[in-house]
Amino acid sequence: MSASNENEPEGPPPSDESVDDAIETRRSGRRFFLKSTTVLGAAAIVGCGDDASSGAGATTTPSGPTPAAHPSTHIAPGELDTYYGFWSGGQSGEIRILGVPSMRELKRIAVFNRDSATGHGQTDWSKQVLGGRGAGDTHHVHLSYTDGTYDGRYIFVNDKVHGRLARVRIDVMETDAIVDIPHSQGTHGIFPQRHRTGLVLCNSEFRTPIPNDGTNLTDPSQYAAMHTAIDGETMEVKWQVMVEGNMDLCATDYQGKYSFATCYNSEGGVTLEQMMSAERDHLYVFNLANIQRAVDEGRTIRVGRTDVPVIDARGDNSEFVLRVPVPKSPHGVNMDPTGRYAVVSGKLSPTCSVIDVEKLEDAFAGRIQPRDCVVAEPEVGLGPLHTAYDGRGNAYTSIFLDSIVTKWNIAKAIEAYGGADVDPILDRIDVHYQIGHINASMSETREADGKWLVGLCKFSKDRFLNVGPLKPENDQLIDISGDRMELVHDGPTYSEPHDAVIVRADLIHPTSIQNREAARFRLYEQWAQEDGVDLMRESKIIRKGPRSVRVYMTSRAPNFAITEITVKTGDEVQIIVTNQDQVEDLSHGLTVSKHDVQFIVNANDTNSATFTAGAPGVYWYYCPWFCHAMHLEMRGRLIVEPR
Ligand code: CUK
Ligand code: CUA
Repeated sequence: MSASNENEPEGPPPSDESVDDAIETRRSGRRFFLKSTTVLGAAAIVGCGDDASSGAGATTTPSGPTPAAHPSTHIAPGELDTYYGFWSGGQSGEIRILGVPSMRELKRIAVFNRDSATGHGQTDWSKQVLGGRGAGDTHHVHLSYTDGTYDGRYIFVNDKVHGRLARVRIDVMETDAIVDIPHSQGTHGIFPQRHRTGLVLCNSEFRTPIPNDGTNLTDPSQYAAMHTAIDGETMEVKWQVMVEGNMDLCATDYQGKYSFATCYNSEGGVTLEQMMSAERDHLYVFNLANIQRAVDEGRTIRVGRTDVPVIDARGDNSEFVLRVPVPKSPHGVNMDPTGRYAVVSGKLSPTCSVIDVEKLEDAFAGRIQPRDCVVAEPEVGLGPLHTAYDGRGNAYTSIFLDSIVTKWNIAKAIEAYGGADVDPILDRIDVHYQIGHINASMSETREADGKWLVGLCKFSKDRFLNVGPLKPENDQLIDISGDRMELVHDGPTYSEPHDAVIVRADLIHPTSIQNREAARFRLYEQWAQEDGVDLMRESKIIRKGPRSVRVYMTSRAPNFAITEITVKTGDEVQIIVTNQDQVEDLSHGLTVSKHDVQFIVNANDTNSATFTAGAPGVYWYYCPWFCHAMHLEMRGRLIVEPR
């Protein structure tokens, strides 16, 4: 927290206006649904925009400076942000790093996508881990933990398209491992354990036949979904728990005892109407110790062709899964920084449900009903999705249909649920528009510090210059350091950041040149050993067979060690490039003209790609990264002879 003290906002002068008055001001001129019990159907979701004139930030902040002049977000040229923001890249399949509070995009990390700049998806190693697949849909980015806060080691992220979990090494900010999750479609919510780098829990959003091998094609009542545990260190699938309902978002506690999944389709429906029909759905609570004991004792089944132990926990509550009834089609589940309360957002109910984690043991033992674990259910607005925290006992819930953020107090919500005449709602602010995820600085840790909140709005409409039918999303930055929320920045982003976490800068320590510790270096070393080549120093063209050639080539600005490579048409050519430069920020790379080959080789790095030599002719290969005054001259000829 000390890291960001110098950035303490000066803040607006205290307003005479009471919070209640301010809320009234914000209500005027726009639809206000809070006390409505109407539950909007799906049709309303499509047409729920507010008119722009009532939505501008300035009209909702009766006092305080204009957003542009707000002192706390300004990072002068040459100064550094105080937080890293790790953003999912949605359908781009990537992760993005932003600086907070400036909201400047600093980097993109290719994960499930093919990236022309780095060659991810096209280099030998990345092709191996991606298995030829280039579509990805990342929703949830979470960092590894030790003792309830970020330990700076790994980033985990889901892929909904193929049902995968990826890990990025923070030391070099590159994808390190990708795991296919068996028996899972639409892998959506993921969350690592928070007491140490232990399990990463992953939810299947879609129910499918299990095994999905064509034996059941027509009977949805037999569909099921998997809650999957992956070891965050080895990236091995440890076990799966099979449940009857689908699972949406995921969370873990701070002790390592439980994981959580929201289930919005307790109906087991396959159409929208069926999925929305029940008034209550569930929060699934998984008892990790009981699951591990059953796995150790072999009380598991095997499904399909995998060796992964599976626990069949479909049907009733058991030692493995507790189903806490919550209204209605719940979406987000977020653990508060004290570790005591899990807040579940209703989506089709105007409420959040607060679950007291300390009551779960009694509920698992059957001493109380699962529903008795709910200790508050404040009305927060229409379409609550996700909740963040400030470390001062307050929660901030994103409200999709109302396009607002609602700030509420957890203790007051519990008192009100117990019958006390208190209003837990402290503040509301308009956001623009249709907010999805929300997160606050360090909100998912014990060190939530209540400085910044980002709201990831699905629609930007009129907030930016029109760029055609696909408009940017709007990631809005809100100052939550005072009693009142202040909107301070509109951040356009490319599709479609579902979630982001904001991490104190002093917890993240990447290297400046490649440290060669990632898994892929074992591959290059193995090849070099086979061929008796010193990877860091030697350059060599080796004919491996009648139709295959391997090239080891070093680079040092502004030269490749080899400027002529002669092969025959149809040869399979592998080029392994090692960058000898040890200079910070000095990347080279390799592009082979007309051969769909382009990849980066950072300082002290090695990278490689394999391609088939084309028609006879001369093809220039070159360094694609501007590395030196003579960068354009950093090239050589691939000479393809007739066979
Ligand atoms: S989900 Cu997108 S707004 Cu994939 Cu976390 Cu809630
Ligand atoms: Cu090396 Cu450009």
